[in-house]
Amino acid sequence: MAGDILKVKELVEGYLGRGNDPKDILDNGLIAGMDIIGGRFKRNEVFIPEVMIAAKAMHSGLDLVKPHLAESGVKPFGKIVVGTVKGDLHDIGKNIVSMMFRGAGFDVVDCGIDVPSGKFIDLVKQENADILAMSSLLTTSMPFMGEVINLLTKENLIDSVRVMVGGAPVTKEFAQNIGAHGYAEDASSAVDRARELLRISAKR
Ligand code: B1M
Repeated sequence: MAGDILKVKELVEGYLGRGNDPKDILDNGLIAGMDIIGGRFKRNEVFIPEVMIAAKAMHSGLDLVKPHLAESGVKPFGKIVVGTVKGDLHDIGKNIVSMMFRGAGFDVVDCGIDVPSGKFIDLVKQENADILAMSSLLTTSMPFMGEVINLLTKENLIDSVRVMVGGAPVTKEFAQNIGAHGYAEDASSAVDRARELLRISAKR
């Protein structure tokens, strides 16, 4: 929570060395800390830099735990394909959302910015994604979110993937109008929404 990368590494290495359960380190150490930061961010008690620094520290621990999780057969909560829609080059918010998803234990495929609608569909299929998370910062790029949902419907994929949308100009009403399954106004709520969409709690 203090963003101390070296301390996180030292602690995680220590716990792993003493034979602690990697899932316990993840759930009760790394994710629990990130959840607290998410709550503080939502209440405006900390801001984007603190969230990014905490996420970096969290990732330094996650990198050490990951191989042990794979060995012990622990699966990620779900796979999320994330990207900023066509015509839109804004990625600061999308990157924070991606980091929070990763911090919450999701497997994230970040396909970047200015993503053509068809590419989202290809990735959803290719990655067998549980959630598609689209970001838009421009009123002119928002309609592409609807276009992607129409394409998913056409390809009969709309019932096998949950779609969530966000970004400064996006509203809950807009999300409902285009047929998205979820909307979140900030990165921390995006994690809550993703968990709701997959019906899992922070503790699984
Ligand atoms: Co641009 N820009 N910009 N810009 N830019 C805005 C968005 C704008 C509001 C500024 C303004 O006019 N006041 C305006 C849009 C107006 C509109 O659409 N009505 C605008 C414009 C017009 C433009 C250009 C057209 C300017 C020009 O060239 N004439 C151009 C467009 C380029 C393009 O995309 N094709 C442009 C370019 C740029 C830069 C490249 C210079 C730069 C982007 C750099 C980058 O992202 N790598 C930039 C920036 C930085 C901004 C502002 C200043 C800041 C955006 C930002 O990063 N905010 C922005 C004005 C503003 O918002 N004050 C502006 C911080 C970020 C953490 O917040 O992205 O909202 P945000 O993400 C939040 C939430 O929205 C949410 O969680 C995040 C964290 O809490 N969230 C999600 C985001 N995605 C989510 C997805 C989810 C859930 C939640 O689920 C899937």
